[in-house]
Amino acid sequence: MVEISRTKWSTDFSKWFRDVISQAEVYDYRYPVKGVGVWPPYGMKIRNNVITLMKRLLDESGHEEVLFPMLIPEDLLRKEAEHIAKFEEEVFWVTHGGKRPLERRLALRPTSETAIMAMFKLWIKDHTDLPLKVYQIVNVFRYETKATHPMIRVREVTTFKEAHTAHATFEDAERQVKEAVEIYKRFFDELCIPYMISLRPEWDKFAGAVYSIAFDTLLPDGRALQIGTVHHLGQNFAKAFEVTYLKPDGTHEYVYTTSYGISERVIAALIAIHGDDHGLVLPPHVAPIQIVIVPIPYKGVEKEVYKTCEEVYKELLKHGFRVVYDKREDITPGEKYYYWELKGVPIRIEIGPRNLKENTATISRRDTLDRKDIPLDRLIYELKKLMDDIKQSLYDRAWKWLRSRVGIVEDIEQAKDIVTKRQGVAVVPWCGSESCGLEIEERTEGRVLGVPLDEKYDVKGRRCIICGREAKHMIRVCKTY
Ligand code: A5A
Ligand code: ZN
Repeated sequence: MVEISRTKWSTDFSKWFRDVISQAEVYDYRYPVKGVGVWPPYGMKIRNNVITLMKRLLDESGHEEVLFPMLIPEDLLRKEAEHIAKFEEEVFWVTHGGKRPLERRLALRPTSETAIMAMFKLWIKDHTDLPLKVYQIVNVFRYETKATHPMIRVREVTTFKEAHTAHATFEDAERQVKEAVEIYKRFFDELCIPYMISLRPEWDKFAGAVYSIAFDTLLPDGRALQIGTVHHLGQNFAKAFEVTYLKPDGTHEYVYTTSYGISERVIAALIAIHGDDHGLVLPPHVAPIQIVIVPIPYKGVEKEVYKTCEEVYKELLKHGFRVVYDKREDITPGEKYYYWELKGVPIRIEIGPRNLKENTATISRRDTLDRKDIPLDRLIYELKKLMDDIKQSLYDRAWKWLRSRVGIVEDIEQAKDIVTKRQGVAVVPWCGSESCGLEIEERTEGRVLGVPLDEKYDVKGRRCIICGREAKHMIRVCKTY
């Protein structure tokens, strides 16, 4: 039996997160390389369910899966000047083959725009080849210089979903950006992860992008976590890689590209946002185990209890539930509850002597820990309904929490107070100038997330929180990971 230290979710989030991912066997960060980690079986199953969801959304919207090499030759990586300028400090280099120095250094991909463009150049000839929409789910390497954090800021990102698209016009690429934003909204909605969508400021956009749109969520410690980004890359990469297409009028033009990505940060957010003092709380549709059956075998009726549990177990399997029948005899039912609560199993079924008499099962839900008795002949119906209820209430609770932590502030000291005390996100009026934007970051000791794209704030009559000129936008600022 694992010894569980019940760290408080609400008061010591950072420790809670580390404790819970190791004790629930989601992610093991003891591997002897800084910033990398291991997915043990249980975590791998959560990861696979999240990936399956992502793949479905991409496949349904006409993206095709590909697989590109992890090695990128130095000259390719250097082709787009801004791109390499920002990634230079973060690249892992392969310099030797055995003992022999390589003629061309090879980068471990920090992202794949350059590798993809080298091949798009060969694949795209004609306007009928466009739009081209591909994605891959791979590992990428970034020598992160900020403090690393399990799953949240890693040096080997193991679950990097990157989509890359090429288009005939700027507008069509922009339409793709909007489609990507819609896909991510559905993805996060499915995972019950609340988000803010912001246009990243010029000084914080992706290296080589015309503009970047980011999804941020807020973790329990009041810091924002970027969980997905969508970039309009204009013709920047197309020009650097000479990717052109033949237009119907016989002339050639550079393509317009986009890229958008997410990573295991999403799984970190899933765990962080829904968890509680007892451990993980998983939404039923991504939980590796949706239901656990725990027998309560009293002396004299053990056989009957086991028999009923076995029948219920078979029935649930038949209906497609992911279910475990915990028959272990060396630990008590109470210890089992504790164990499966830590693992975040959404529903527990107990069957004991009283249930046998009444022809019921006792059901408890992980999210609220509420229990009730259900007649056995209604069990399947009730379980299906309960799974939907759990999902909905996780969704509602998470959004309510996020909304309660975002608010308009028009005084810089007050904004600083909110940011530094990690109370949440301050939404402040801004004139639109970069210098005022940077000063907002400096004076609040936070990071600007950008201009809200999902929320309409009225700026009329408001003045820039720094210079006092007329405000053009509201802008979000807070502490970030
Ligand atoms: N090619 C584009 C899509 C790209 O690389 N964009 S990105 O740099 O913004 O990364 C995409 C997403 O990956 C980010 O929004 C973030 O959620 C995640 N990510 C980036 N670096 C990470 C790291 N070191 N550890 C974990 N996740 C990371
Ligand atoms: Zn200003």
